[in-house]
Amino acid sequence: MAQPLHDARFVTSASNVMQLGTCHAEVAFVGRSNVGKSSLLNALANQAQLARVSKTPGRTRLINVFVTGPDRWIVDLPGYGYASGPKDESKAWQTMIEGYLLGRKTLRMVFVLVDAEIGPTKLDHQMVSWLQTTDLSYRIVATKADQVKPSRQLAQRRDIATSLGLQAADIAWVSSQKGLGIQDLRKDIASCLDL
Ligand SMILES: Nc1nc2c(ncn2[C@@H]2O[C@H](COP(=O)(O)OP(=O)(O)O)[C@@H](O)[C@H]2O)c(=O)[nH]1
Ligand SMILES: [Mg+2]
Repeated sequence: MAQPLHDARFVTSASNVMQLGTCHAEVAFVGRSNVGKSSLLNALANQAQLARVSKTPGRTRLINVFVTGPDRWIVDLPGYGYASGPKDESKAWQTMIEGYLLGRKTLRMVFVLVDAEIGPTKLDHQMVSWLQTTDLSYRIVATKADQVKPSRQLAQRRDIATSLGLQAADIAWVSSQKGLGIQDLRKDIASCLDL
């Protein structure tokens, strides 16, 4: 059988949760802009250009929906932490993200991407703290793991986990560039989606 997620394709972009239709089950990706979200989607789907659309100006601030398998969605949420972003914009972002995260009964898991070398930023901590106030399930994914020196990988993974109140094994440790951890994460997502 073909690998799960390899059939993923872009469906639509939306600026508001109300614009989205229904699906059987979905998972969402959230994280700081530039954390490697698009690259991770491409690696999971084994398609070089899948998430290219989200780089198109205008679409970076939208909810991007990809479909995989029968009526399963992977939802790419706009990145946070544009340092120069005006206040109104971050407020609008917050409304959009919270509207989506709290408005989808079919949402099975929120994957929070954190840069493996930089570790969780203040905004990452805020996102996790907010998720803890909801009923949502979430999982931390440390990206760009190839940027961490091999000799520091174990300690860095443990430190990131600890700072978020987790064990090292609780967080996914991936490199889209090197393919590290991609197959395990793909399986994890497939299982969240009953694929
Ligand atoms: N070294 C390394 N760089 C990566 C990796 N994934 C993404 N990047 C780089 O990080 C930058 C941002 O990636 P992108 O996927 O566009 O991030 P997004 O803004 O979160 O969608 C790009 O220059 C990528 O080439 C990775 O696994 N390893
Ligand atoms: Mg992107």
